[in-house]
Amino acid sequence: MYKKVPIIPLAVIGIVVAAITAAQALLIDWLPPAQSEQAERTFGLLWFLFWLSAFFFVIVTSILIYAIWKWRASDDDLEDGPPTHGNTKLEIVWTAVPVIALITVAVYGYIVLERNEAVAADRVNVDVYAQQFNWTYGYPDAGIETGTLVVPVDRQVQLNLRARDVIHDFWVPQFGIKGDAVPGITHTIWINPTEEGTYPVVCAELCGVGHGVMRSEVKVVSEQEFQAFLTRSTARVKAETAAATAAAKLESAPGDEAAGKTIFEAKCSGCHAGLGTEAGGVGPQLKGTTLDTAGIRNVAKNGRGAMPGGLVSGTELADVVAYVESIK
Ligand code: HEC
Ligand SMILES: [Cu+2]
Repeated sequence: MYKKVPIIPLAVIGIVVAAITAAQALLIDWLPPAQSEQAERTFGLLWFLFWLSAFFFVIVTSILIYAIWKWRASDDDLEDGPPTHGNTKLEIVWTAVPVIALITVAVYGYIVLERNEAVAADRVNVDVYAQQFNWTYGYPDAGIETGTLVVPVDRQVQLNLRARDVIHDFWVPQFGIKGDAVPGITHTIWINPTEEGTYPVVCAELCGVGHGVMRSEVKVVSEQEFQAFLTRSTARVKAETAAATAAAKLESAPGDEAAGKTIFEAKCSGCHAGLGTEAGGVGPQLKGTTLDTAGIRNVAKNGRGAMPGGLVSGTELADVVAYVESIK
C-alpha cells in the first residue's frame, strides 16, 4: 500500500550510492590491459556483468536505505507492524526482470565462449609442460623446446597444457585466459595476441612450496621475428644433435692405448691404484673387471656410485677405454 513514490529522497540516496559504486569501479585498476582478442571479449563481459549488477545494486540499496530511515521504529515501540498482503504486480516485475537479465547474460556469455574457442586454421601449436616449479614450451612442428614462450602477434596460438607432476594452472593476466594443466590429460586453450610485448606467465594453482616462483615469460613478436626464432632454434637443435653425434662417434672410435695410459695416470690413478692393475685405492682394481668395452666406456664417461662422471670425453675417453681394455 503506497501513495506516492518519494522521488526526491530516493533520487538523492540513489545518486550517492551510484557515485560510491562507480568510483570503486573506475578509480581502481581492476584488470590489466587486454592484450588478446580473448581478453577483450572476456573483460567486456566482465564489465557488462559488473554494470548490470551495479544498476540493480543501486536501486535495491537506495530503496533499502530509504525504508530503514523512513519506517524506523521508536525505542518504546514494541508492537508488531500491521499485516500486509503481497503485491502481485511488484512480484511479477521482480521475477521477470531478473529472468530477462539472466537470459541476456547467458546469451552474451555463450557468444564470448564460442568466439574465444573458435579455432583458426593457421594457428601455431605449442605444447606447454608444467612441472614443479617451471614451465617448458615445445613446438612440435619445429621440434624444439624453450623456457620462454615465443608467439607471433595477430595469429592464433593453441596451447596444449600438460602437467608432469601435480595440477598447475597456466595464466597470462593480459591474455584474459587461464587453463589448468592436469597430469594425464591435455587441456587446450586458444589465444590470439593483439600486441607485441613481454608478459608474465604465472602458475595460478597452489602446486607446492615453489608455487610463488613458478613463473616464466611470453614474448609476443612480429610474424617475421617469430619465423626467425623458429629458424634459429631449429638450427641450434640441429647443431647440438650433430655435436652430440660427432662426440659419440669420437668416443666410440678405437682409441690409442699409450695416450690412454698417460690420461689414466693424470685423471684416474688417484683412485685406481697401480695404474688400475692393483687393489687398495678408493676405486676397485680394474685388472680383471668383468665389464665389456661399452660398460667400461659408460662408467669412465658417466661415473658410477662414488666415482664421478665427466672426467674424460671425446678422444680422451676412447684412449682411456683402450688403455683399460689393455690391462683387463
Ligand atoms: C674419485 C675416485 C675415482 C676416480 C678419479 C676414478 N674412479 Fe673409477 N671408480 C671409482 C670407484 C669408487 C669405483 C667403484 C664404483 C661403484 O662402486 O659403483 C670405480 C669404478 C670404475 C670402473 C668400473 C669397474 C668395474 O669393474 O665395475 C671403471 C671401468 C673405472 N672406475 C674407470 C675409471 C677411469 C677410466 C677413470 C679415469 C678417467 C676413473 N675410473 C677415475 C673411483 C674413481
Ligand atoms: Cu605450478
